[in-house]
Amino acid sequence: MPRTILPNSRVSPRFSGICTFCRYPRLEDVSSENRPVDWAIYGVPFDSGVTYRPGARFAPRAIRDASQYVKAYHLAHGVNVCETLSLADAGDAPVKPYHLEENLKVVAQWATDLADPFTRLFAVGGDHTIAYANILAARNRLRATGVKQDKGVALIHFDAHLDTVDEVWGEKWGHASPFRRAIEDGIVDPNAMLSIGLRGPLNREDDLEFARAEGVTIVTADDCDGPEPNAASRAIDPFLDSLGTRPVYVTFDIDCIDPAFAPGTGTPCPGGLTTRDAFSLLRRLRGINLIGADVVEVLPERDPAGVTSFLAAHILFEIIALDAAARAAR
Ligand SMILES: [Mn+2]
Repeated sequence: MPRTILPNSRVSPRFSGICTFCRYPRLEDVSSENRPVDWAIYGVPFDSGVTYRPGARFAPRAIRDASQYVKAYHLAHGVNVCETLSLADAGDAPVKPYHLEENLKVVAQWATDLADPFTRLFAVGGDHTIAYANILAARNRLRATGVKQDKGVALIHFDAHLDTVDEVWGEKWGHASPFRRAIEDGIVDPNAMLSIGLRGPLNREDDLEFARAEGVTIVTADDCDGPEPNAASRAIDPFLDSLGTRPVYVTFDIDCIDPAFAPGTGTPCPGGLTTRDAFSLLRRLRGINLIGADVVEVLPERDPAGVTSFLAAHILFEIIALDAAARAAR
């Protein structure tokens, strides 16, 4: 008996019906035998934190639409995600488009109270500011389920940028700053933070200073070049070993991918990861104790062929498949 009841695509075509993420049921439609759901996927249609092109507020809808063709069986992991996990679309978080910090409070509170405390949270942005709210909510829920959290959560961060700038235009809560705030506020442990995909040009060299000084492990896009073992895998494997069973959150800024594969994003940067690089790196994370995730920074307006939204839908699937693979192995 599958844990996630999908419409039968041989009866109800993938291009019909009301869009939910990957055709998963709406949270309110999940029957009692498939509760508590393992993952609640929700949109955060918010982009007031951007420093360049706006429009990521439209991404949850675009990604829902693009996700209709995401199928259930993960070939590389050998796991049927929908038979292993109960998944649901929890709708969109309430947002405060005129207020950055207030928005985070509202989203974090809503997400903290969502579904069952054992349900994992997957946020679909929106700009990268919203990661702070989902990490905070994931951490609140860990606490509510009795998981001791002396330090912040471990974080695996895919991004062309470090997002640890102190402030931009006098604002401390913009999308260049979420991990600066998360580290300062103790919700992310910088010694257990891995950032993958960084590349230049930067505004200035000291943009890296904070992350370096706090002990963040940085794997640049250049490190991902060439066949494995390359510099990236040599850095990532010991990092993953050091995590053990600690709770890990994965945040995926679509701009870590090269704009040739993911043009629909607000602060694009050439020379990024290929789709295959990203899938290979994500699959390498198999075995982590995943407690929450997000995919952010898709800009549908700059995505005429829909490839970026389509990729984001599959990144979501790849991340959730990590949890399915881990549970199927138990
Ligand atoms: Mn980012």
